[in-house]
Amino acid sequence: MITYAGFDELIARVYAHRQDHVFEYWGELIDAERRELLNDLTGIDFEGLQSLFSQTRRSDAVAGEFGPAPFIPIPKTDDENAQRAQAREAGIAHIRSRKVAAFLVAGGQGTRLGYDGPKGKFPVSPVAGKTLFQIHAEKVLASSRAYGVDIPWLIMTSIANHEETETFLEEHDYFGIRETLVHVFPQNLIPSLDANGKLVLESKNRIFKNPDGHGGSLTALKTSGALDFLAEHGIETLSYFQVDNPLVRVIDPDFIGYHVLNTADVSSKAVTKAGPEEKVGVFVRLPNGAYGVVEYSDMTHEQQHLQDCSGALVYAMGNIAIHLFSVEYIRRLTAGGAIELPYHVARKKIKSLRAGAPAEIDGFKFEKFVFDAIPLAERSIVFETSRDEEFAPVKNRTGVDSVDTAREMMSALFRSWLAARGISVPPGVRAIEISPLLALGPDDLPADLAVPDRPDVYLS
Ligand code: UD2
Repeated sequence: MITYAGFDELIARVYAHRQDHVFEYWGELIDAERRELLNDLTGIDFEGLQSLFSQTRRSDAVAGEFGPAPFIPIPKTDDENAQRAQAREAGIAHIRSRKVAAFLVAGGQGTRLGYDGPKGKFPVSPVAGKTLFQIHAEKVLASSRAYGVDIPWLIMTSIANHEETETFLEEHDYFGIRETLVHVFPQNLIPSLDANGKLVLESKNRIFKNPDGHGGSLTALKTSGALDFLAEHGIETLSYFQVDNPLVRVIDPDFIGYHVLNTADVSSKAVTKAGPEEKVGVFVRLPNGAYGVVEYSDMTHEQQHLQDCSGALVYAMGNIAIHLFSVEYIRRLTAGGAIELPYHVARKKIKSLRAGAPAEIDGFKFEKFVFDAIPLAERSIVFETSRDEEFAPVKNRTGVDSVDTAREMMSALFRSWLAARGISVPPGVRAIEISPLLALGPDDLPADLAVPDRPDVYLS
C-alpha cells in the first residue's frame, strides 16, 4: 500500500474499494503530481461507485403503462383567456415581490457549431449578431426594468468553459446587469468507469471525469453556495432555461402565475412536436400518476408514431427544457434524503492509458437529467407554449435546429410583433431584429415606431 502524509484515510478507502490500480504510476510521479492525484481522488464518492456501476445494467425504459400528460393549453376560449389573465396577474405580483431569479444552464460547448468555446459566446441574432449570452442577459435586464425589480441571474458553466464564460461576462460588464446580481458557478464532475466498474486514469496522475449533466445543476446550486445566494435574495422561484434557445421568454409572468397558483414544485413548458421523429422528450403521465419526461431515444417506434382517432400524435407534447423550480423543492431534492435524481448511462469510448501509452477504452459515462425532477415532485404542471414564439434550438451549424433556422425564426417572430401592432414593414426589408431592451413582446413596441427600408433592420 502506498503512503502519503495527511492522506492515509483516503488511500485506505481507495484500497478498500479495490480501486488501487489508480496508483499504477505512483513510482513515476514527482511529489506535486502525487498530490494532484490524491486531490483528484478526494472528491470521489467511493461508496457510491458500486451503485453507479449497477446503473449500467439498468434500462432507462419506463416500466409499466404510461399515457400522455395533461397540460394547460394555449388559451382559445373566453374561459381559458380569463384564467390566463388571472395567472398573469399572479405571476406579475410574484415577480414584483422579488421572488424570481433566472437560471441559465450553459455547461455545453459550441463544438457542433464548429466553435471551440462556450456555446453562449456564439453569435446568433439575425442582424446585430448578438451572442446567446447577450440575448439572455438583455432579457433578464429588460424584465428587471419592466417589473421595477432587480432580477438575479444564475449561470451554470462547466469546468471546460467556466473561466472563459466569466471573463466574457466581465468584459461586457454583464451586459448592464449589476455584477452582484450575477452568480456564475461550474457544475460538478462525476468519474467515468471502465467496463469492469473501475476508475479510469486519464493520465498518470488524473482520473477521467465528465460533467454530471444538466440534472447536476440542482446539486451544483447547493454545492456552489447558490442556494445561499438565493436565500439572501429571498428568491422562491427559479426560471430555468438552456443556453441554446434564443427565443426563450426568460421571465414569463403567465407561466410563473400558473406555477404559483398551482403551488407547483416544478412546472414545464411544452410545444407540439414538429413530427414523430423530433429529437425532444415528451411529457407523460406515469403509472403512479406523476408526470414525467420520456426521452425520444427511450420510446419505441410505435410509441413515437402512435395517433389518436383524429390522426394527431398521442405523445405530442415535446419538452423544450424550460422549467420553473420552487427553491424549496430544490432544497429538498439536494438534502441527501429519500429523493434524488437518478443517473443515466452512456456507453462511450474513453481516452485512457494502457501500459503507459494513450489508448481508447470502452467505458461508461454518467449524467443526470433535470427533467427527472418532475416525477419526484409532489405537484407539477405542464404548460403549452407556441413553438414559433419560444423554441428555436441552436444545435447545428446548418439544417434542422441550426443557427440558420434560429435566425429565420427570430426574424419571423419580430415581424409578427410589428404586424400585431399594425406597424408596416417596407418591402426591401429582409431580416429584422428587435432588441430585448426595446421590447420583450409586441405590447412593448412604441406605437410610432418606423421601420426603415433596408435589407437588415435592427430596432433598439
Ligand atoms: C435536450 C433534451 C431534449 C429537449 C432539448 C431541447 C436531454 C437529454 N434532452 O436535448 O429532450 O428538451 O434539449 O433543446 O436533456 N448542459 C449542461 N451540462 C451538461 C449537459 C448539458 O450545462 O452536463 C446544458 C447545455 O449547455 C445546454 C443544455 O444543457 O444548454 C442541453 O444540453 P444538450 O444540448 O446536450 O441537450 P439535447 O440537445 O440532447
